[in-house]
Amino acid sequence: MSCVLLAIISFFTTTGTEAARAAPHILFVLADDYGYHDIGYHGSEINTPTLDKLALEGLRLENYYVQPICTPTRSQLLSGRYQIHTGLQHDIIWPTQPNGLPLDSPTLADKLREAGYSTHMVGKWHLGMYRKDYLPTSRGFDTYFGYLTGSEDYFTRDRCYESYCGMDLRDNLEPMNQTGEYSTHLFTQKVINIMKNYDGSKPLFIYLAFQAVHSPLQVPETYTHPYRHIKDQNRRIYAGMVSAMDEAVRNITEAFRAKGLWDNTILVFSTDNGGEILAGGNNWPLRGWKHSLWEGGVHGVGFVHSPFLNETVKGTVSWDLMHVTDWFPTLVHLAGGSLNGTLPLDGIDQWETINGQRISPRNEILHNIDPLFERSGKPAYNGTFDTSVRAALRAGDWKIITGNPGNSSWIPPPDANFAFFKSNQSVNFMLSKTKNVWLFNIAKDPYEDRDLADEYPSKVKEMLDRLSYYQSTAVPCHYPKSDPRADPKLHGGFWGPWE
Ligand SMILES: *[C@@H]1O[C@H](CO)[C@@H](O)[C@H](O)[C@H]1NC(C)=O
Ligand SMILES: *[C@@H]1O[C@H](CO)[C@@H](O)[C@H](O)[C@H]1NC(C)=O
Ligand SMILES: *[C@@H]1O[C@H](CO)[C@@H](O)[C@H](O)[C@H]1NC(C)=O
Ligand SMILES: *[C@@H]1O[C@H](CO)[C@@H](O)[C@H](O)[C@H]1NC(C)=O
Ligand SMILES: *[C@@H]1O[C@H](CO)[C@@H](O)[C@H](O)[C@H]1NC(C)=O
Ligand SMILES: *[C@@H]1O[C@H](CO)[C@@H](O)[C@H](O)[C@H]1NC(C)=O
Ligand SMILES: CC(=O)N[C@H]1CO[C@H](CO)[C@@H](O)[C@@H]1O
Repeated sequence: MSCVLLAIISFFTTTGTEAARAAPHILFVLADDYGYHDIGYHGSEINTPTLDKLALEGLRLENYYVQPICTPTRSQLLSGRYQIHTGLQHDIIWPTQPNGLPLDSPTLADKLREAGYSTHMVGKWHLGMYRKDYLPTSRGFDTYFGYLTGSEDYFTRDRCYESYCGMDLRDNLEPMNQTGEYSTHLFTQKVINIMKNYDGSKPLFIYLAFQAVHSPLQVPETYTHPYRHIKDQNRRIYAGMVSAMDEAVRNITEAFRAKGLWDNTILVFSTDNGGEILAGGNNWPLRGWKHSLWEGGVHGVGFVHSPFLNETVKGTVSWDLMHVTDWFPTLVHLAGGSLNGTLPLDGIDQWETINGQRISPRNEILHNIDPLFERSGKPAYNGTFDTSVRAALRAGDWKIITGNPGNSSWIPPPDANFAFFKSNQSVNFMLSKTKNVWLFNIAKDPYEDRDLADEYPSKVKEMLDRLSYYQSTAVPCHYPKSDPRADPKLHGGFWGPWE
């Protein structure tokens, strides 16, 4: 009896406290191809004073995972669902592909709008555009300013793909022929304008998906000047791009403060995947990089900052296992919204974990199962998951990788004084074609230096069985052929909907 009573009282207390605080503003900043090593607090030679300060005042997520490439991470962020459940298992959405994040389930923006938020997106979409109903303004965003594909020019907005070239910039549905300004500045100004025009009637959700720091390697020269000692040209320009992004975040947080919104804002900062070594990024000391299933591809930079975080959490590091799908239920919860109408989520509400009230309930992450990736070797075991298929799974401290995991080297930042601890791996980008199962204890060996697959065959078998289970829940992979009707020439010189 008294137990029941206590439970009821504590229920009302919690609800009361949360209701007392107006729904927080949510600022989600996603960097593109931002490497694990490339933030100051991971020992980088690149200066990121703003990001460092925010992270050191907030909560650094050091056991936080994203997907190895662009569309997959964005699709999981906005749907809360693994790629095996959206049909986007393979690769990205290329500009000419009639593909998109399926319309069968609401996006994070849909749910926040439903919870009473004013929702805005600025920057890179990359979740499909062949029909108007796949565009951000049809997926829960009240306003959108940005580009729909990827890899365009930072100043001219030109994007060439296959034999097609076009511009890619839009204000809501309107194509914008606006060139000259560096996209990091342009997008920052757009976010600041949203703030300036904000009338205070609803809480704000802003999803800022920077073009930075993805290739092409471009930045105004003032930003590379502090890095003129870096001899490697790609790294030098990349460092400048990171600095511009850091300054952008400073300007945006200042605008939030000026408007008096900061004290009730939660900022989430995340990369979309590991750094691209070939384009200046770096993930040292992690193994592998963008595209790969090694930690360098998926172990992401991420932190949360908010004045209303629990005081016991501020300035600390979380080693709780978290995944990019978790933001969906976490932020909907924080917004006081509901998850009704969603298909089963793979994300877990992590608000109490972030706020220091419990340890992460997440024990597993399906990094991916890609049925279309080129097979590698022969199945290593019968009657379980086919190890020639590219896949990876984390379960507790353990991680299994099968198939072709992608580039496998440890690459220290150019010009930096780090000794290789795997000198020979550094020249062997790809592994042999016959081996196709690796097992690591990530807690003890975050660098994936010691493959335990031969030592623990029963653990391997157990994890392969688990992959088989996940595979049994997968929807067919959707990776359509290029459609010539996408040609920007047919659409006024712009990439955009063609159906
Ligand atoms: C940040 O604001 C300063 C001062 O207004 C401006 O000079 C700079 O270009 C801005 N940077 C970005 C990235 O928007
Ligand atoms: C979820 O619930 C809200 C509030 O009751 C309602 O407005 C909305 O239509 C529902 N959404 C879905 C997708 O069922
Ligand atoms: C803050 O965190 C502490 C320690 O984890 C916890 O005991 C407390 O309940 C939290 N306070 C609030 C208001 O959530
Ligand atoms: C799997 O079964 C096939 C057919 O029975 C057999 O030839 C092969 O050696 C088995 N492979 C393994 C790894 O046990
Ligand atoms: C792996 O590295 C090689 C050599 O640098 C590069 O050509 C290739 O594109 C990389 N592959 C992937 C999947 O990143
Ligand atoms: C954009 O404007 C420039 C200058 O007016 C023009 O040359 C170019 O063709 C325009 N591009 C598109 C795609 O409309
Ligand atoms: C074990 C092994 O292959 N070691 C080689 C690694 O690379 C260095 C430098 O090329 C060689 O000297 C080692 O023999």
